[in-house]
Amino acid sequence: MDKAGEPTIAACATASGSISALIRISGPNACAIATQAGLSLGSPWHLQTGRWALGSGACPYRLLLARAPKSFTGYDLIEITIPGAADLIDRCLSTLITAGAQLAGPGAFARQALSNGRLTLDRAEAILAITHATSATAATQAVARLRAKLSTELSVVRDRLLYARALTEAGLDFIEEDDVRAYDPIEMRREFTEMHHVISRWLTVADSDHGEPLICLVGPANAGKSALFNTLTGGRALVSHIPGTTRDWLDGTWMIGDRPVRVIDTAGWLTNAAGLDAEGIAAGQNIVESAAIVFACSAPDARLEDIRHLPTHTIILATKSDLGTLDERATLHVSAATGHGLDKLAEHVTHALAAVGTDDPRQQRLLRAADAIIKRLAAHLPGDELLAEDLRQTADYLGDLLGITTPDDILHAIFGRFCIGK
Ligand SMILES: Nc1nc2c(ncn2[C@@H]2O[C@H](COP(=O)(O)OP(=O)(O)OP(=O)(O)O)[C@@H](O)[C@H]2O)c(=O)[nH]1
Ligand SMILES: [Mg+2]
Repeated sequence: MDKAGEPTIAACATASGSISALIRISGPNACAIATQAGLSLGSPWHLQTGRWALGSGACPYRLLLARAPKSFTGYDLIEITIPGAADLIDRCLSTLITAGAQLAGPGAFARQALSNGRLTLDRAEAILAITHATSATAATQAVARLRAKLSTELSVVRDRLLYARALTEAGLDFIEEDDVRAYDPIEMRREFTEMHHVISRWLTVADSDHGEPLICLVGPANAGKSALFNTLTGGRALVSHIPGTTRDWLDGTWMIGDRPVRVIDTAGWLTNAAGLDAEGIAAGQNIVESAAIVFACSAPDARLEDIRHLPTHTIILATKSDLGTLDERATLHVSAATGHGLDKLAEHVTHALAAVGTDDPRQQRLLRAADAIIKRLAAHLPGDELLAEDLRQTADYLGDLLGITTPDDILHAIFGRFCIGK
């Protein structure tokens, strides 16, 4: 990954006053500059020790070299640990600068990682949230955010949008022939519906601190959904051993600490449902799509069978855990009767809902803008020229969110909040 012309940067990554200091060098010429400055590199990934001749003295150091493209920044990256004396650090840095390195500004290493595809913008923002976290809860949420799959899922959507745009533009070349289209409009609308579900789910999560995130309980009749709903929300849903007790969905608020979460209880799935029962079940299915988390309940006496139609953000919950013989596919076990597992359930939801930075209107704005277009396209496809423009616009919103097409000034503002050396 040699990007000729890109600067090689250097900075001290540790706070002043530390016993030891970490100096980082990264860029296409990192190795040449370090050698020129008098360091001995040795083999990549092997800790190297030595003495660095600086003027009349020599400074002991430990050095680690990570080779491009597998380093954090995607360039050759050298990390040198030296004693933490301020004069010594200045001396080392100025030696590196004389040898051709540029002093790195705040977030410059993370920014290299972004431009080399080693870091996505949402992950960079999550790192930032961790370093700026003011409480343990904020830090935990930021870590969850870092682990989340937002960038993976949205990158896939963006690729599909770009492909759809290419197909649409291919059709424009045949503009004289009205009925020539390089894609199947029905298939394309179906794809947009799927993309809308992915985007709107992340939007629900992103909105979670502002609006109340939605959690949906689904599963076979008699799986204990309503009993669990009542326990969580203090609600008064009817509970009985007769399958099909809940005929329509109902919602309530579950307070997890001081955070309200909206829980929806849905009609249990009945085999051979007809009439109102079938309508109730269908209403539940629609809500599932917009929920941030779906809990599919499976009880020892009302086992969840087919899970293929459930969305990817579904978690299998073994309900009525006090009855024994739990579903082995379940992630969590709970009993509304005894209260078993409710703490773990609350913990799980807190983590899952922290997946997107809720303090970040930028992500919400971009997701909302992308979602508005996709939703419209799923309902109705305009002519090819407008369609191509809509697709370009939506892919841009997602690219902006992921850091692929983010304008420079916004990147500057985000990375400017990082510390020097990060
Ligand atoms: N032992 C035990 N029984 C439970 C528990 N939760 C619910 N039940 C019983 O299981 C039966 C069904 O409970 P519901 O909560 O009505 O089940 P549901 O999934 O809402 O059923 P539908 O509304 O028909 O879809 C009732 O007799 C409940 O008392 C539990 O945690 N432990
Ligand atoms: Mg019920």
